[in-house]
Amino acid sequence: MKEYKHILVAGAGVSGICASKLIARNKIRATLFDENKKGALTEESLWNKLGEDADRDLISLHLGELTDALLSDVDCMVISPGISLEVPFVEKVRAAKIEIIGEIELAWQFEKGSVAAITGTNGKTTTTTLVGEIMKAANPETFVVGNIGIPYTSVCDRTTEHSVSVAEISSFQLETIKSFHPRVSAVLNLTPDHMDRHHTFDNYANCKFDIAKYQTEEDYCVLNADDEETVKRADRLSCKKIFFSRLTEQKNGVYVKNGNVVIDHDGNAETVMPLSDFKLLGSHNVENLLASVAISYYMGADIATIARVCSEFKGVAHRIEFVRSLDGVNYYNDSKGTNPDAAIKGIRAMDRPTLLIGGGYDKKIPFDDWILAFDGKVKRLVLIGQTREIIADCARSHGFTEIAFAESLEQAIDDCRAHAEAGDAVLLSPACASWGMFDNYEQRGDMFRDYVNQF
Ligand code: UMA
Repeated sequence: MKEYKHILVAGAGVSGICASKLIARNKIRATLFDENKKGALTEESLWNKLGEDADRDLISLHLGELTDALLSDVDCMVISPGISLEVPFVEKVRAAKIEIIGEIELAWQFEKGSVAAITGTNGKTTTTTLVGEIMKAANPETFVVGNIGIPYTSVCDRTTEHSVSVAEISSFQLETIKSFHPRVSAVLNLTPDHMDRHHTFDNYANCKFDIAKYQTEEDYCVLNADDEETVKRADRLSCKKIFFSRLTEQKNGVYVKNGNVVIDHDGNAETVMPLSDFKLLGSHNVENLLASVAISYYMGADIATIARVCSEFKGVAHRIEFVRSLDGVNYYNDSKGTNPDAAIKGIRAMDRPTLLIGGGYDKKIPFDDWILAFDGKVKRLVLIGQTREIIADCARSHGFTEIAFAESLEQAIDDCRAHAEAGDAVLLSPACASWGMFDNYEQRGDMFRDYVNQF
C-alpha cells in the first residue's frame, strides 16, 4: 500500500464502511464522508454499521457538505461505485489535486494471490458464483467478492500467494481503477445499461473493457464470440483472448459441439461435460456456463473439477434456481422475479410446459406483457396474494383461462404438484413483490425451496 497519511472515503454505504475499516486496519487515518442527501444517516447509525471492531482513533465521520478544511491534509480519496465522478464535490477534490481511486484499486493494493474478474451487462452474478464454486472446489483458499455484495476491501488483506479472488466487477467500479490487474478477466456481453452515468453506449462499453486494461500478454481475457459488441472491441486487448460460443467452434476457446461443452486448448479439443448435465435454463445461462469453464480453466482448475461443479450447480438463489426434480417434474425458484420484466425472463427460460405460481403485493403495475410472454408455455397459473384477482382478470382478457387461486404458497405448490405431469416444470416467478405474505423475496424463495425439498 502506498504511503498515505489521511484518506477520504466518499460514500458511507457498504463500500465506504469496508474501505474505511481496511484503511484503519493498516494504521492510516480515514475520514468516512457522505453528503447524506436523503438525510437518513446519523453518526450513531454509521458507528453501528462500522461495528465494534472499527478503530475509532483512526476513523472519523463527516456528514453533509465537503469542506476545504477537510481536504487540507487528505492525500487520496476512495470513492464508492455508487457515486458518479461528475458530482460537484468530486470536482473539488480533483481541483485540490488529490488522487482519486475506487474500492477495487484500493483492495488490489493488498492482493497477494491471483484474481479472476468478471464483468458484462448480464450474467455477472451467476458466472461469478459458478466460478467461485469451481475455484473453491479446486482451492479452498478462494474468496468471492465485488459487486456481488461483498466488498473486495473486506477480504483483500486476508489473501495469500496461494489464494484466488473471484470478483464481480461493475462498470462503476472500473471507472476508478489505476493498476488493477486480474490474471483472467471476462467480458460476458454488452447491451446498453447505466446510461445515466456513462451517457453513451461507447463510454459504457469502453469502461467495461477497462477490466483488461492492465493485463499483459501473460494474462487471459474471456470474451463472448456470439456478442457482436464484445467481439468488435476485442482487438484492442494486449492479453491472450479466449472466446466462448454457443454457436460456433472456437480455436483456443470453449464451445458447444454435438451437445457437449468442449474446450480447445494447447491444440487439443477436450470434452468437458454433456450440456444436458447443466441444470440452469436459458441460452444466457449456457453462455454463463461456457464463460465459467474458460475462466476457471485458465485460473488453474482441472477439467474434472470444473465438470463436477458445473453439473451440480443450482444457480444463484432465487434467480431461476433449480430446486429439484420430483416424479419427472422440475421445480424452479425465481422469487427474485418481483416485477413483470424480471418474471418474463423466468418464463422465457422454461423449455417445457410450465405450472406457474404468481401474484403478491400490488405495486400497481400492468401485467399484460408478462401474460403475453406465456406464449403457450404456461399450462396452469396458480395465483396468490393481493394481486391475484387483478392478474386473473388481465390473463382472461388475453384469453388465458387455466387459472387457480390459492390461500398460501404451500397450497399453490400442492396445487401445481397435483396437476403436473412428468416433463413439466413448476416455476415460482410471481411478477410481484412478496410483502404482505413475506418479509422479502428471499423468505418467499426459501419457503418454496424448503417446502418442495421436504416432499
Ligand atoms: N452519495 C453521496 N453523494 C452522491 C451519491 C451518493 O454522498 O452524489 C452517498 C449516498 O448517500 C450513499 C453512498 O454514497 O450513502 C453510496 O451508497 P450506495 O448504496 O450507492 O453504494 P454501496 O452500498 O456502497 O454499494 C456499492 C455498489 N453500489 C452501486 O454500484 C450503486 C454495490 O453494487 C456493491 O455491491 C458495493 O458497493 C460493494 O462493492 C450494487 C449495485 O447496484 C449491488 N451495482 C450496480 C448493478 O449491479 O447494476 C452497478
